[in-house]
Amino acid sequence: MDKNSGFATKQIHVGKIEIPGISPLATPIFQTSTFEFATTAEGAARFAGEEQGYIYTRLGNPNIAKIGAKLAALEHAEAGMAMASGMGAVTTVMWTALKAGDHLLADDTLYGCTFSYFTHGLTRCGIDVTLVNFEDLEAVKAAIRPNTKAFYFETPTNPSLKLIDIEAISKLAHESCPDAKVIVDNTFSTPYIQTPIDLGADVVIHSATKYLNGHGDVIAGMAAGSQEFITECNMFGLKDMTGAVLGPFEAYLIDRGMKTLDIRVQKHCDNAMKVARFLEGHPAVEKVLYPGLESHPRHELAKKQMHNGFGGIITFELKCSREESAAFVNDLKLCTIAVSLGDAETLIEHPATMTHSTYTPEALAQAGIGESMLRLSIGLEDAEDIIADLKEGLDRIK
Ligand code: LCS
Repeated sequence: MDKNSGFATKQIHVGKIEIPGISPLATPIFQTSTFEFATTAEGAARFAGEEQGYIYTRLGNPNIAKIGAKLAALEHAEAGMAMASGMGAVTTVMWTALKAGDHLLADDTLYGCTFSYFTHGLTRCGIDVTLVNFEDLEAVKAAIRPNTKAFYFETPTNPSLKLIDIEAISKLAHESCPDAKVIVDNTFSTPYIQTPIDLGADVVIHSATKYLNGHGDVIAGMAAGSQEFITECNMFGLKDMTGAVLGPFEAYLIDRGMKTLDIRVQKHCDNAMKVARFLEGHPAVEKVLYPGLESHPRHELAKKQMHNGFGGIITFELKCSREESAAFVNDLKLCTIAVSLGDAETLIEHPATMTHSTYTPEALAQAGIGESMLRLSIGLEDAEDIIADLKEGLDRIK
């Protein structure tokens, strides 16, 4: 595979496993917990790291290695790996990057379970955690401590679609704390839209449950970064701390999903742009947040660090009571009430009581996640049908 190949070629071909004498086009599923050694000496040499080869699926498996290599190629990283869930990726990376006595500086708007892991999990183990608004560089600067070892953020953020300047935060972090890691959760954008490592970040995390798989049938996580750090995540964070190993079958499904990442994400973006413009023009809609709209507070930053489009997620608020808003959601026919995102189906949810119900009322207020906020994950249906479904409900609101 040519290193200079384009995105589409890489998403299909990187990591191909050659099996002499059989040559299957699709990679077979290596549904095995362990691998045979020819001799005790071979087993010992593999454990000692003196010989390449598989040992046991928690330590490595061809299907899992293949998607790790693929993500690394797409994210412009040296190495990549997969875990059993997005939370498995977050915990594996953080247990590797941090130890008791260290300080984590994170944005105040995070996926609900990342928020609870940071504020209830890491803090129980002697790691100090500060959440500030990463849009405000001065606030980030003021919160840095001598023991700050990691900077963590999503962009766009779940669910409020706040945009963080990856280049500016990475520069500030590396100048202030040379040995700290800048970790970006790139779930919402995927490498088709945004490559944080090119902008100075050290590590990229994904809930591969979302766009990387894209078909709503797998829970998985992934990470990419330097060879040294990813090896540490594999041999310490994953092997010893979380054990959050992805199954070979799930890895096979992610591999299959990633082959169409660019065309799927492009359609999500195109549909979302049309739906966002429709929502913005409807009199029953109070506010729409979508990075592709000129009205988004950081639309200029979106144009600078996002490419090919602005993602498939839209948040919006209605000009009505909470009861009327709930009735609007309940009556939708095509849009399905469900959490998760990045699937072929358009999904709608209420962050304050669903994905972000782990937040305290104060933390919700700080993150700007209002009672009336609704989140849409725009699917791959015809945009006109999604709009017609939303319009029917919106037209009923007085
Ligand atoms: N990071 C982000 C940005 C997420 O949105 C999620 C899940 C995770 C990490 C965790 O990934 P998981 O373990 O679920 O694979 N976000 C969800 C959401 O917004 N609705 O349902 C799950």
